[in-house]
Amino acid sequence: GIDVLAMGEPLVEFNAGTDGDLAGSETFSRGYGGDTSNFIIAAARSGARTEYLTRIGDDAFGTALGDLWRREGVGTPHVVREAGGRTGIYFIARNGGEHAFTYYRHDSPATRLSPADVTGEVIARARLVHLTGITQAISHSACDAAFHAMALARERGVLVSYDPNHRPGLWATERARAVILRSLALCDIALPNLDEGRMLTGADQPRDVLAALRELCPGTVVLKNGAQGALLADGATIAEIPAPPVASVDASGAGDAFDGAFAARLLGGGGPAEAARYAAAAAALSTTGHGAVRPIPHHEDVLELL
Ligand code: KDG
Repeated sequence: GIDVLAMGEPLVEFNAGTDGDLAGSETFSRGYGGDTSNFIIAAARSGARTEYLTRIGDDAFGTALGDLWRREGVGTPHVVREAGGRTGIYFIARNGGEHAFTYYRHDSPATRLSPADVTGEVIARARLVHLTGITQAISHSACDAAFHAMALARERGVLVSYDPNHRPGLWATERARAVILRSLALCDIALPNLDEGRMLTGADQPRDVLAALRELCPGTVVLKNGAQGALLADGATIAEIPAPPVASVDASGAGDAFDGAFAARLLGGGGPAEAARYAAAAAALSTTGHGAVRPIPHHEDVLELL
């Protein structure tokens, strides 16, 4: 068996070499993205045994992603390569500290993920399955696949972690709210950020948002708040999790790095508070370089920062 399985859409990333609008950017550095792929790489770099489930094309970008997972030690027995499929890509434009994503992912192979791709045997190999709102947003069949994976995991006593990763550009807000609320009720570990928590609860202050989220999610809730760290609610305990100060240049994928490091540390025997402190350090380090994947730290780097 393995520790962690993630399912979703990987993307090849093009990060603008200069600040400003994409229209003016002439050079890009090639990297990798896709929230669940970022997650699984973070978990692997933190020492977890990992597998990924997705659909990609048999194009050059599908090959590049396959090579990436192989280098990272992420198992790919559930990666389907579709003949003629065009793997999704995205661009990151930077404006000071802010980043904006532009997607070219319409009709990508991952949009054809469906419940038929997810079997009980695949789920039962793992101790934890990770799902996100982006996977639920890309198509109705992928959304069904995510709920199917959650149901299979619950039946088999496999933990479910869930990050809303709300991307307003990918789906209508009303549907997003309904799907995310249902997922929060079904998961064991919820990993929203403060913006998402505000959107879902209507509360404003982090403590109030956390309290409202606990009503929606019976499991452990980790409310991520960027450079301010995180709030953790686990059973009766509430803990403030500090984020170590670092020189950040690009926060793309930081939330995913947090989630993957958290899952790996939790399954490695750390309690939720220790796992959250570890994850906050991993996420901080992941912002010190450009792109979603390259700056994700390895276990030793996280321990050194801590
Ligand atoms: O969390 C970072 C991801 O958002 C990025 O890698 C691209 O998966 C992506 C998406 O759909 O936004």
